[in-house]
Amino acid sequence: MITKDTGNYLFPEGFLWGAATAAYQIEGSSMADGAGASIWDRFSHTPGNMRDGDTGDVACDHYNKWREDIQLMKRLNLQAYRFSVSWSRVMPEGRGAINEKGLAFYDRLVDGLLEAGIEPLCTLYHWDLPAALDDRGGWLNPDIADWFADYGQVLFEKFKGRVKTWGTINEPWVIVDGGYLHGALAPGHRSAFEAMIAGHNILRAHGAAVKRFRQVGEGDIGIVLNIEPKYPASDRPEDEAARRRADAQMNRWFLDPLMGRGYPQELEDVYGEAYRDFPQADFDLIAQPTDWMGLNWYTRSVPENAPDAWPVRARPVKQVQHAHTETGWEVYPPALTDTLVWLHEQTNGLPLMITENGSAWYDPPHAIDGRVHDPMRVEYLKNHLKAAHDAIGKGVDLRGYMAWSLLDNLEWSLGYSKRFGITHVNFQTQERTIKDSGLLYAEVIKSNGGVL
Ligand code: LGS
Repeated sequence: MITKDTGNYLFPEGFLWGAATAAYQIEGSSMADGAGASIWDRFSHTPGNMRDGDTGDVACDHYNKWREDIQLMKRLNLQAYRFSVSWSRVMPEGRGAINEKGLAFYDRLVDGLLEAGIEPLCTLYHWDLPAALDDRGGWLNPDIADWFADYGQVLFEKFKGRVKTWGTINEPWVIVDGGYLHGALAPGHRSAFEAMIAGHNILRAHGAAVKRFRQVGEGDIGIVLNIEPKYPASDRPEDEAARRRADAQMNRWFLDPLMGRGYPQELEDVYGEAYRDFPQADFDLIAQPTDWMGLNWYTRSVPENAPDAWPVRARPVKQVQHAHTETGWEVYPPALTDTLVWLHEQTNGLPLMITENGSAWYDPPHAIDGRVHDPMRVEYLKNHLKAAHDAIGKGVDLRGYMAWSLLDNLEWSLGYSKRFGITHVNFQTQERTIKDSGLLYAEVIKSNGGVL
């Protein structure tokens, strides 16, 4: 545990402090004002998919409460807000006709943020694929690269000069692993063959959107990757091989081709006959130069060889010596420093931003003082900020930090059971209460890390 006096963790001038959300997790009203359904509307309304039968029908009602939520951001001293756009709100069929009323929601939001002096960071895709496109194969259809670039163009043109920082796709690995390999997330498929193809088309779609952005957009664009570093479980060669497979399947599957290195060799070992090679032209499209990269970071893992664990043949060894969050993830901040240093090297010094970092804990409003005391999240936040600062000290070009999340929200198939917010949401009344972690974060921002 790092225990230094305050004042040792001042961040570089201009470091951008913010918080993040995603459309389906907070907006609610997903079918309002002419919007089309997304795969998450379908998935969450299919019995058996969601914990407690939860859906995003209402979520945090941000679609109606966005003004209030901007006020909340101001109280938190946020300088930036990372949000995602619901593709099927803007294009109900996923392609073709634009739903002006849906687009107008984001128009109001962006203007509201700018008026409040908060910089909007816009993610094009955070998992809510238009259902109409899923009917055409979704991420399995190679045409999706063009559909995605066309959708991106609508936003690039609409928000030119107002949104300066763009993210294409949030966490390709989670989309593929959850949506196409293990089926825990929409659209709920379980196929290694599909996973390989969906992953490739996600990367192609990213590349096509970046290319389009260079033609019609203005500002900076990049992708957002989840990286979970893999530490050795032992010095046995079979554990080292398992570690490499796990690292390739989760981290390098997407990072390597983005950096122009093609797929890691271990991916073939993981997927066997489902592994596919693709034309060089695809890899050229994927490796479009970008301006920055987003890192979503939560935990590390320590995989050991496990021949029965399909398809990676690795299983994490629980690190009982450390705390684990409500979602069962180990709390181990030094691994964030290591990841940032590693990513800095892997990307040849590309500007990086922590686009998500946070933790789920059980934290109801206190019965007596009505406040929300979340000491574990306070600790998590402090120690991960210090870890990020350490990485800057080691030469990493880290430009900002977005806390996950602004609000407690729909944690995908885990429903409302897991709360990641620095603001508590009462889902009966929609009342928002800033948690102790949020109050601390506001001080961190005001002092640019000085209070750490
Ligand atoms: O809410 C999501 C957060 C929560 O934890 C957000 O929408 C996603 O972008 C992101 O994936 N999020 C997230 N990821 C943590 C992944 C940890 C993986 C640990 C797997 C252990 C089996």
